[in-house]
Amino acid sequence: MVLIRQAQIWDIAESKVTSEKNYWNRRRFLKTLAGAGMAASIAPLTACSNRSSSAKTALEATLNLPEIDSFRKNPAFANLQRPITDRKLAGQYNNFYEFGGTKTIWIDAQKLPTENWQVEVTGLVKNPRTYDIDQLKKEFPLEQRIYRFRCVEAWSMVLPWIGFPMQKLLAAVEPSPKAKFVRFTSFYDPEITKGPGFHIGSLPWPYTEGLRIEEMANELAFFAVGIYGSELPKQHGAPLRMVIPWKYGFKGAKSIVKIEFVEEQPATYWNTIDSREYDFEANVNPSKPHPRWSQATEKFISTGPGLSWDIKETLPYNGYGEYVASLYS
Ligand SMILES: Nc1nc2c(c(=O)[nH]1)N[C@H]1C(S)=C(S)[C@@H](COP(=O)(O)O)O[C@H]1N2
Ligand SMILES: [Mo]
Repeated sequence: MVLIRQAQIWDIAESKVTSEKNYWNRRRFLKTLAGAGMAASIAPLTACSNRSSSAKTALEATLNLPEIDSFRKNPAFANLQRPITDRKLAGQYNNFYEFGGTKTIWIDAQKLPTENWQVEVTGLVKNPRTYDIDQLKKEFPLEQRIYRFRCVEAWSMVLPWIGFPMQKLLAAVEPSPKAKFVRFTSFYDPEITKGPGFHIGSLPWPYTEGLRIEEMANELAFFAVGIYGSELPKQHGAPLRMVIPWKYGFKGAKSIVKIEFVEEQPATYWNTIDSREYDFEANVNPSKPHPRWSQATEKFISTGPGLSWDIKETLPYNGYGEYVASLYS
C-alpha cells in the first residue's frame, strides 16, 4: 500500500487529473490543426480549480438531501475490505459530460431539473410502462449495496448505493424473446446541459449506454436512486442511474429517462466516439490495456476529506468474477 499523494482536492489543478475531456478536446484540436502543420505546438489543455470554503458549503448543500427512510442493507454486498470513499470526496469528483468536462461538474450539474421525473420503459416488452420516479421507488423494495467502482481513467472508489436490482424491473415488464439488448438513455436538453467548451462540434448526445439482456439480468446489475443513505445528488445522476460494478464507470448512465428493449446491439455514446477505446462490453480487465491507461493498477481514492489515493492492483471483472465470468465464457 503506497500513499502517493495527500492534498486537498480544492487545491488540485485539473491538469493533474487525466480527463477524458482533455484528451477529447485535444484530439479535436489536433485534427483541426493537423492540416496547418501546427499540431506539434499544441500543449495539453489545462484549467485551474481553486475552491474556497464557500465552495465547500455549496458542495455540502448539494449533498444534504432527504434520507431514504426504508431500505435493507444487503449483507451479501456489505464488506469489501476496503474503506467506503468519503461522501464529500465522491460528490466532488465526478464525470457528467453533459455539464462539462472537468471533475468538478458538481457545480454545473445542479442545473439538472429533477422534478416530476419519469422513466419510460419501452420496446420489445410485454408490459411497456412509464414510471414516475416515486412509483419506481415504491414498487421495487430498496436495498443498500456497497460496490467497488472503477472508472476507465484508472481511478476507483467504494460507494454505498441504494436502489434495486435490474432483475426486478425485468420481471415486471417481461421482455419478449426477441429482445436481446437494452438501451438506456440519459436526460438531455441542449438548453440546460451545456458543458462549457464541451459542446463544440457534434457529439452523439444524448448519452446512451447498453447491455445484453443476460447482463441486465445478472444479480449485480443495479439501478441506484440513492447513495450514502440519502437520495442521489444531481452530480451522481439523480434521480435514477445504472450501476454495473464489473464494468468501467462509463457503462453506468446517469439520470435515466428511457429504457428500451431492442433486438440489435445499440450504439452508445462513447462507443460511437471511439469504439477502440470504449468497447461495448467494457468489462474491467487488468490484462487489456486501454490505449491511454494501462489497466493493470488503479488509483483507489479511499479517504477524505482530502484527495489521496493508494495504488492497487486491478482485479478481473473488478473483483466480481464469481458472479459474472460465466456470462463471457
Ligand atoms: N449521462 C452520463 N452518465 C455518465 C457519464 C456522463 O458523462 N454522462 N459519465 C460516466 C463515467 S465516465 C463515470 S466514471 C461515472 C461517474 O459516476 P460518479 O460521478 O457518480 O462517480 O458516470 C458515468 N455515467
Ligand atoms: Mo469513467
